[in-house]
Amino acid sequence: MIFDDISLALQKGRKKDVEALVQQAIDEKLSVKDILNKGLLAGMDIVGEKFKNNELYVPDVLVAARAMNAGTSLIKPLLAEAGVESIGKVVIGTVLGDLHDIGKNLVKMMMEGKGFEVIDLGVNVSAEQFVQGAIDNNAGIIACSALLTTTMGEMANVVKVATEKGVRDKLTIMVGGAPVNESYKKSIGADIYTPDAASAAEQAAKTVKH
Ligand code: B1M
Repeated sequence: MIFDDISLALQKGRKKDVEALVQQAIDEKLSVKDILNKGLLAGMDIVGEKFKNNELYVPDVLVAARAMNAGTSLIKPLLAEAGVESIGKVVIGTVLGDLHDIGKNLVKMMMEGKGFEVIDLGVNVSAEQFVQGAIDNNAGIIACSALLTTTMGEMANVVKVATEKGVRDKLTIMVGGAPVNESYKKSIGADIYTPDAASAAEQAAKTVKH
């Protein structure tokens, strides 16, 4: 099955193979959701488990991540609805001290798929940069991703800086990433927590629908 082949190639960090297989799956008109969930994300789950059990090391994970990003960028145009006008602007990034960007890239992709214009500030983004980015781009939503328990605290600073700059009530602050949950969101006074990229995009879209 091609999804297993994608998963396996990703686990081995074979970027070119992942690209070729994802392209083949696209050409065969297989569901983009399945390519993502059953191929790419399934592979990354196994990588995560092996990384946790010290069966894989940082460089292995890094090449797997590169292969994942190569695969996801191929399906990106299919997730985005062609010709859809922007329904709003989102400033997105991974918080200060955190370099994990795969989940963040997925959220970005899904939001673009819903018709948002997404300004990607990248990784290692400070609270100041998030808020200033939203002000400079006239964005209504800040979306923060964190994968480390040691970095998620920066999300509280985003809320704090937005309040200090007097723009808190103009912004929807969204948070997510593996260590984040609903009660953490509440504790820092952010607006929306979602466990995955698809629901992040759905919730974001709800904020602009009247
Ligand atoms: Co890192 N890493 N990592 N890592 N890494 C984790 C996160 C970890 C859980 C591994 C483990 O121990 N099992 C662990 C964190 C432990 C903790 O804090 N609780 C960890 C660690 C410890 C580290 C280092 C400290 C390791 C070291 O150096 N000793 C180091 C830190 C570097 C840094 O950031 N400063 C590090 C480094 C790396 C790599 C660079 C090698 C690489 C990242 C490459 C890259 O991103 N370009 C990497 C990877 C790949 C992982 C794992 C294996 C996979 C993460 C991933 O991309 N998952 C991860 C283990 C795991 O998760 N199984 C691990 C796939 C991705 C789609 O999921 O990002 O969770 P995720 O996104 C999900 C949801 O969380 C959600 O949507 C996505 C699904 O739809 N989501 C949002 C994410 N953001 C959202 C925002 C939203 C809403 C939903 O709204 C705004």
